[in-house]
Amino acid sequence: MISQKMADRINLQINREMFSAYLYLAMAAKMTNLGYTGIARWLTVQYHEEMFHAMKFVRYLEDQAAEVKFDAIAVPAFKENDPKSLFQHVLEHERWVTASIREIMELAMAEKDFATQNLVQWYIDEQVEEEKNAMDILQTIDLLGNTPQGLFMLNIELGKREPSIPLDYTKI
Ligand code: OFO
Repeated sequence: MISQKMADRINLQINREMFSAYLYLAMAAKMTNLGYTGIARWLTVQYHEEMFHAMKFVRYLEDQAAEVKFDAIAVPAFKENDPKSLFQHVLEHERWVTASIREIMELAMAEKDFATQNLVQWYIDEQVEEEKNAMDILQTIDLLGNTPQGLFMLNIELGKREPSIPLDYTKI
């Protein structure tokens, strides 16, 4: 059993994870429009990763007999029109998500809610990877060169990404 305050905070995080999914799907559509279908594939895989993050929290609330509440998902507004500035936005977004996950851990620690601490530790580790992925891509852009040729190579490389999570959410 978890507190109502914790259930509310996790429901907020579910919304934020689904917003992340929505944002990356919108970014994927933009990259497809610009001809970067490999980058779009990377972002679409990331969309699935975010939905996995959301559904893992959903299952946890269900397991704790807490109510799952879905709120409206904000419009995924972004202005970036090129891969480098887009991935800078991705990195900033992931840093914001990391801060949000840390808030849940702080609440779980304050409430001596050990089960939620255990769950959220998974997300803490995951956020290290999420930030690293974005930083690695930005570094690769700098190494290859932020030029049509460099971005062509990046597009091929990112197009190789495969999902590392189950796409069947009933198996979470
Ligand atoms: Fe759910 O980690 Fe990215 O946003």
